[in-house]
Order: sequence, then C-alpha cells, then structure tokens
Amino acid sequence: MKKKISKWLKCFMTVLALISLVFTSSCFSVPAGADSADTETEHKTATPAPTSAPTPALSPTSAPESQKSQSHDENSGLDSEGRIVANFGSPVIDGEIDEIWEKAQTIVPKHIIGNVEASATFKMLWDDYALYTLAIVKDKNLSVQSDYPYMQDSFEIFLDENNDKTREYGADDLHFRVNYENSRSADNGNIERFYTAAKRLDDGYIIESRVALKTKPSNGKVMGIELQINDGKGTERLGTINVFDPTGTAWNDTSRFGEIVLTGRTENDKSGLNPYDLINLILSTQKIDLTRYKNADILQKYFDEQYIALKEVISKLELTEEAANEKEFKSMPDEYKMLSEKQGTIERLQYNASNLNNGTDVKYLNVYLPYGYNPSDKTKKYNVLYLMHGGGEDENLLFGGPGENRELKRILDNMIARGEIEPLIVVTPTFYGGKNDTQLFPEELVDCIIPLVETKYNTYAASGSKEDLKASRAHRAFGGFSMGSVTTWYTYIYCLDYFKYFIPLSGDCWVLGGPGSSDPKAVAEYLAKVAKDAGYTPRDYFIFAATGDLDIAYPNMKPQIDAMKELSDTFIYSANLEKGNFYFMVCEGGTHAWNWVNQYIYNILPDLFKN
Ligand SMILES: [Ca+2]
Ligand SMILES: [Ca+2]
Ligand SMILES: [Ca+2]
Repeated sequence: MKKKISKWLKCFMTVLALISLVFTSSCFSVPAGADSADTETEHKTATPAPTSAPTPALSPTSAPESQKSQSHDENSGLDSEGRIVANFGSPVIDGEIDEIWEKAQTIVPKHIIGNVEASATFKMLWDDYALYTLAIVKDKNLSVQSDYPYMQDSFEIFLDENNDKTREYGADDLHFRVNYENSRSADNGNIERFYTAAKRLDDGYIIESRVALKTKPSNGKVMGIELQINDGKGTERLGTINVFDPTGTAWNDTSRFGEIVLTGRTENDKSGLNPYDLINLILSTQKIDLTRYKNADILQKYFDEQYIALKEVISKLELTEEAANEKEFKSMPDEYKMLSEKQGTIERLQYNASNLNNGTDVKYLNVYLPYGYNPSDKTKKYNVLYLMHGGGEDENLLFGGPGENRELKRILDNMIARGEIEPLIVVTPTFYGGKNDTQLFPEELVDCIIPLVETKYNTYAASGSKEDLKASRAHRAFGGFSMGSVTTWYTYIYCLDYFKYFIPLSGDCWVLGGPGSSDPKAVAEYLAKVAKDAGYTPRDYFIFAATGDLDIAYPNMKPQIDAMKELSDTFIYSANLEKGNFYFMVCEGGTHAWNWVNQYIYNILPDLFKN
C-alpha cells in the first residue's frame, strides 16, 4: 500500500511539473472548443488508472483557431489538407524494414505532450485487406514496468474506418496498442484484427503493424486515423507523441482523429499474402482452457490436418519462367544426415604423382562406391564426380576414408536410396603433393587420377586412353569448395575435353589473378574463349556455381558471375537446364564452411548428368 501511495505521489508531482511546462511552452496547439471534459486524461475501465493519470491536462480554452494548422507543418509529411497519404503496398510484418516502405511518405508527428525523451517517425501503406504502419522510435529508456499498457513504451493506432468522427467510439472504431516487446492490447475493437512485429534497436525500437479492414478500400478512400507513441520510463509515462491530436484524448473521442487518404493502387497491383488473420486466430487458441471442453481433441486433430494440407499446397507452387532461371537454395532436411540403411562404401587408392623436383610423390584419394555397386557387373556403368577440398584440408576431409560415414557420405547414401539421384561414384583427390599447385593439378587429374579410377571401376570410360576419356566426358563432373573451387575453374580451362559438368563452390577463377579479379569481365571472356576455341556449344558444358551471401568468397564470385551472364552466347544463365547451362545459387546466410557446402552439393547433385 505504501508503495502504491508513493507511486501516486510521484505521478502527481510529475503531472504538476508537466502542467507547468505546458503553460510556459508555446509549442502546443489546442483546437478551439476543447474543454476540460475533452482533456480528461487517458484511462480505461479495464485498467484502474489513478485520477491524476499520466497524461497532463492542457490549457483548456485559450488557443486561437489559427494554431489548428500546426499539424499541417511542411515537414510533417502530411498533405496540404493535413492528411496522411498512404501508398499501395504490402510489407511483410516481421520487424524488418522492407523495400516497399520506401514507397511511403515519412510522417513526423508534431504533437508532444509531457517531458518526452523519445522521438518517432511513421510510415503508412495499404492494400486490399489492411492498413500498415511502420513506427521507428528513438528512445534510450525503454520500459514495460508499468502495469498499465498505455504507460509502457508503446505504439498506438486509432482508426475510424467510416470516418464519421463520432464523440463515442462506434462499432467501426478501433484503438490498438503494442509495446516494444510486441505485447498487444486493444482498447476498442477485436484484437485479432491487429498483427504486429517489434524489433529492438540500439537507440529505440521498430514496430511494424497491420490492421485488417472491414470494408474493401480503394484509391481516394478517406478514413479517420491517429498514431501515437507512449514514452515510458520506469513505471511512469513521460508523455505522448501524436500526429494529429494535441489533447491526448483520441482514446475517448474519435472526432480528435486526423485523416488518412489512400492512393497509388494501379490495375496491376496485387496485395501480398495475408497469413496474419490465421496466425492471430491460431495464437488465440493457445489461451483456450482445454480442460473445460469434452471434445478438446478435435483442435489438435484439426491443426495436424491443416499443417499437412498447407505443406502440400506449398509443394504445389509452380515457378514463373523468370523465377525458374534462378537456382533456389533448399535447406537440406535433417533426415539426409541420418545413416541410411543402404550404405555405399569408401575405398582408398594410392598412386604416384610427378612433383616439381623431377621425382614422384606417393598420393592417396578416396572413392565412394554407391550401395549395390558390383565390381563384376561390367554392364552397369557409373557416372563419376570428382570433388576437391579447400585450402589446408586434404583428401579425407569430404567424406573420410574407408569405414567412415561422415555427413557428405550420408547425404549421398540417402539421396541414392530415395532415388533422387542415380547411383554414382564420387572421388576425393587432393591438390597437395605432386606439383602441389591448384593450377597444375589438372595435369595430374588427366594423366593419373582419371585413368586410375575409371579403369578400376565400372565407368563409361572404355579405357584410360585420352581418346576414350574424352569420349566419356558427359559422364564426368568436377567440383570443389574454396581452393577446390579455384581448382574447378582451372579444370574447366584445361580439361574441358574431359568434363562436361563443373561445380565451383565459394571460390572465383584465379587465372588472371585472385582472389577477386580486378577485371571480372576479362575473366569471363577468358572462360568463354576456352569453350569457343574448343568448339563446344553451350549444350556441351554446364557450370553450377554456388555460395552463400555471407561467404567471404561471395564478393569475389559475384562480379565474375555477373560478367559471365553478359556473355549469353556462351554462358546461358538459367536453372532450367533445358534452356541454360549455367547458374549461381546463392544461399541466404551461407558462410564459408562445409555445413553449407554439403547443402549446396545436396541441391546441385540432381542436376548432374541430366543433359
Ligand atoms: Ca517487414
Ligand atoms: Ca466511426
Ligand atoms: Ca521510453
């Protein structure tokens, strides 16, 4: 009780201080006719607010009519009639600022009540179903300590959809609130119509919000509106920031609202997806006390059925032709990391490779043989993929040696077992040892490695002769990560006669210097010339490149890929392999690490040996 009294006393003192500030400040305007009843401070029947509530009373009657125009300030972002102008567009309500917000006018609220330390700007958009608001609030002192939601640091939206400006709230009038922790409250209207996302910033917070409309809006529609920020500090509210209402009484009187006019919808505009009504409805079921219902089970049954139904609909989405040009990264499901019942085997081969001292080095490579591989069945032939490790790694890095079951091997086993790819042989050599150089490695590849592997196992190479290896190039692929990707580009340059498929992962071509060529156009032209000089058409080679947007190799790779796209008589960019021979899959969030690379391989493997 003592605590409560001291809180009240503190609140009362704050109000006194604020009132004195109001009377000595010239920065407030009050519409003519505002009386003491209208300036009653904000409190709700649902929340027992003290009579000396946080919003201070204002100078009651003396403001001249001319001061009404304050909200029409040129820098306020309002139109000449003092209205918010909202463009057409559907942002995603996730707390991140979408590009579409650039279409919206920045509104700077001018009405400040109290010793507010926060500042804010608003933006508004609309679509066929809803009104959207972006509030960016700068506030060093964020608090949700007060028991009263309107005294917490929060954003409020007031909407008079019919714009009938009634003194009392009607059935069409809404008043919603959300604090910076994304906790929503409604003073008027069904809260299921209000969806929000909040994000903390170093110096404040962002609220993205959506209010579902009852009537279908169109260009030129005018509605009543008010936007408000409550600046909390500790358990107190320092004051409020409003776009239209200088009296702090919009909560009690819709005639205090300003107006919003909708504009900008063209014939071709479409509204974005609206999952929000459903999300809100689903969230509301969490509050149901299941013990009160005999048949509560039907709820979970319904969720399970709808989950499957939604997944099925998503899987049936068909790409547009334009979108199909981009290879879409799909996150690998966890089950591909599990041990398959049908496991392939790994064999280790030894060979001698020439070094730069006129001698030879003993080197090793690993060979993955798919489940069911039968050495004596010479009629069954296998495609071969060569995969190269990155700098500082070795031939055992990718899937280990005999008896091991590392992630990449489990992925191969699972993809083959599910029939997603044809059984194939995968070879992991190393560019270390021998001539010990990525650029010189292709010599060793053609002279030693391919003949060794492809005459030992059942492949499409009729023999180890150069002619027979060239003749079977359509059944051979080379890929690698990082320095292995650099090696892949060299393999394309020096061994195009022996390989049809190339998978450079997170590494650019260094033939004219690298990493990150100063002249990516020259690199692209160099690569194009290789194919042309060899007499190949774009159907004769395929380049499946990939990296992550957070990968250190991305900034090196991107300009080269962009330059290659320009040479569209050689490198035809499309993930639709009937059309193109080259794509660049960029994984959002992917970094320079094998857990990502294994997923790139998972995504790319089904494209090999198809054309
Ligand atoms: Ca967003
Ligand atoms: Ca109304
Ligand atoms: Ca605050």
